Amino acid sequence: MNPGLFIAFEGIEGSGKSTQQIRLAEHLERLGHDVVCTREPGGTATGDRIRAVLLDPALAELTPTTEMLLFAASRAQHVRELLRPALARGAVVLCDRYLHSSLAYQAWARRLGRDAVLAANAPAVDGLLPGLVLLLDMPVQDAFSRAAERGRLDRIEQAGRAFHDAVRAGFHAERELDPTRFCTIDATGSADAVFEQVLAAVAPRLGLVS
Ligand code: T5A
Repeated sequence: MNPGLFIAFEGIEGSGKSTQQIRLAEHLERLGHDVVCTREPGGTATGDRIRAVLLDPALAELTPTTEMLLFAASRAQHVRELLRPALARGAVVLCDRYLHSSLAYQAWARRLGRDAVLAANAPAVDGLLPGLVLLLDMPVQDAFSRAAERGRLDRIEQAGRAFHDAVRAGFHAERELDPTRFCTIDATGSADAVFEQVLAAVAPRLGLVS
């Protein structure tokens, strides 16, 4: 059996990750691939409960360390219950955020540091890293105007412009540290233009001809 392919979509809020994840899933399913679409935090019943706590704007007192550990707890369940079994049967797993979100948001923007975040996540990921990270990159202001059209902001979206600039810089720093795993997608264009880049990045890994 072929080993599966694990692709993570990363980027700031409103950069179009979910939109591109759905497009890619539909495309690959049409080509006959077994595709699993999932997200973090969440992806399991347990993870969805943790997600509700993490995004609840009423819980303003949540400390950065609590936040980091809750993201890791959701991930621990996700890896064991969904990601590893799907990859073991040869599926293409498309995950909206994974470990590099914890690095960008908690290590860099919350300033907990990479060592702390990697240590908290080591038992969660248990060695499972994406084969490909698609970093949907765009200026924070442009992404915010897209997200703002949806109305109410969750707890992390409310963190403000400087925080989200730090998140974007955090993703850039992570890309510098692991350039072969990352592929940067210019997320400023139309959904069609962005998808062309996504497909070009994924095609060689799945042996697709364009
Ligand atoms: N988090 C997560 C951490 O802090 N640490 C972690 O370890 C993890 C895993 C998750 C929050 O948790 C944080 C990060 C987040 O703050 P979420 O609701 O899952 O919360 O947040 P996002 O993943 O950011 O989801 P969003 O829906 O906000 O952003 P997307 O998925 O990037 O954007 P998408 O596709 O929903 O598009 C947003 C809007 O823009 C439009 C869409 O139609 C939609 O209205 N759009 C475009 N418009 C114009 N041109 C394009 N190319 C467009 N593409 C999409």
